[in-house]
Amino acid sequence: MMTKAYIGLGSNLGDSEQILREAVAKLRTLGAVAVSKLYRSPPMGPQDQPNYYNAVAELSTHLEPLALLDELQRIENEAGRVRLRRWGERTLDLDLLLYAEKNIINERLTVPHIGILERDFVVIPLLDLDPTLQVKGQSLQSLDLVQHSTLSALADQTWAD
Ligand code: PH2
Ligand code: MG
Ligand code: MG
Repeated sequence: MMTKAYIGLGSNLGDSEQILREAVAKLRTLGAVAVSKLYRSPPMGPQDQPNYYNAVAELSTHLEPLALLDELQRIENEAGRVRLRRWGERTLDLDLLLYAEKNIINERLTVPHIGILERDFVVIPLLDLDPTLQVKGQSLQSLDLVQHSTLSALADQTWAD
């Protein structure tokens, strides 16, 4: 069955814009992809790390959740992923945010992704892709953090074309 999955992209080490572009190209080998705008966002977690580049990709795929997770981790590793500490700087982070309307909890995966409703660097790009999106019964558009976003848009939705 074809499923719509949303994947959060983040990077704050290396040539982040190029790293995210290459990640999107690899996601396109897994199914049709649409991307949000590209954003710069101040770090959540330790403040002594660079700002992040963030975006979200919408992927239409036949892969089951854990098979998709395997692919995301492979793409992270291929980018030479370095991750120095929890919440800290990383070369490439690909988070499975949503998988259709499914709730998944197991040792490897929690979907919807933890904290999805509290992170403007996830919510704002998701709204680029679907302004009517609901998560855990909440309309994303109506969340307070949408009005108080700390993101700056660096490029429109053609950035990864
Ligand atoms: N990812 C983290 C920790 N902090 N901050 C921002 N702004 N964007 C991220 O993607 C991010 C973060 C761990 O995955
Ligand atoms: Mg993350
Ligand atoms: Mg991650």
